[in-house]
Amino acid sequence: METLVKLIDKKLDEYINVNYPKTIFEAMKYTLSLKGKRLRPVMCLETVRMLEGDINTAIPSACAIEMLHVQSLIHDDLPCMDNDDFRRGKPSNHKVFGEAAAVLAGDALLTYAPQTIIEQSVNLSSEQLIKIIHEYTKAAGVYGLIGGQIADIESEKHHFERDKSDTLSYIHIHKTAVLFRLAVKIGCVIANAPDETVLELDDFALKFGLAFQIYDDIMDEISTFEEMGKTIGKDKVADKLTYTSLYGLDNAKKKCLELIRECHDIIDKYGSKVFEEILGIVENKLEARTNC
Ligand code: GRG
Repeated sequence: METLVKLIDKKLDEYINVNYPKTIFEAMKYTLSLKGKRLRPVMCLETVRMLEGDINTAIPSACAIEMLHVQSLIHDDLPCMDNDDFRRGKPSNHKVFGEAAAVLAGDALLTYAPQTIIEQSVNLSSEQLIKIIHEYTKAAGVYGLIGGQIADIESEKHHFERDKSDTLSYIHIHKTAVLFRLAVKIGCVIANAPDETVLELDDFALKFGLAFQIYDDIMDEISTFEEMGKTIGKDKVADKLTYTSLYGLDNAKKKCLELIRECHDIIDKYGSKVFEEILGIVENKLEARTNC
């Protein structure tokens, strides 16, 4: 995993050169270059490798997924959204560059990501490129991140169009699982995976995404700033609809580990050390924190 993370860091730095007007490029690069886990781009590259595709072909798409993820973090931290002063252990984008530049940096990443896929990809057919861009726009747009985020924001205001449990599933699928699914789906497109593999790996990515958001909800209650790199305990203060607020901490832990077990059941036959390591990150941190 470390090798893939280093490759992604290097390529992300290469793809965005500071140009005129400097502020916007610096704001884009700021949050992007802070230490994140790079789970989504790693999952994209590992899907391609596991399916015997060429990972070099997937690097621009993997980096684009991280750009989209970072865009969502920058906008999520804004005062009009989750209002968080810290991200990845450092001041949030708007704290450093101001709100207007942070909004624009997010917009710039959102649009530069597909531009990067189109300009930097080699050895992909037009059909593959169209499929990748289609998946990207679905994940970013109203049927993905934007839909998930507005449902999340409305839940804080106790505005529910559906019952709480359906709303929570909708939020987790659209706000979080969506980018893990995008990573694996694009990997499948690049590796020309057969339909049954695409379905199986999509199910894996969905389950992992749900487990990851439950893990994030749990950590917001019991973790530390040092571990998560952001303000802890905000969900409770904002009276947010989370897995722990709806079902309690013990049930959340149980559900998270159950989903991770189901992920193992799907992925173990592929013999991927990287996916094992990713599942282990959630499992081990959860066990370590909840057993002390
Ligand atoms: C796409 C236009 C457009 C808007 C985005 C703001 C927004 C709409 C969505 C918010 C999505 C969001 C922030 C979901 C939280 C998902 C989550 C658990 C993030 C933390 O991921 P990690 O732990 O972070 O992988 P690092 O920093 O390690 O990459």
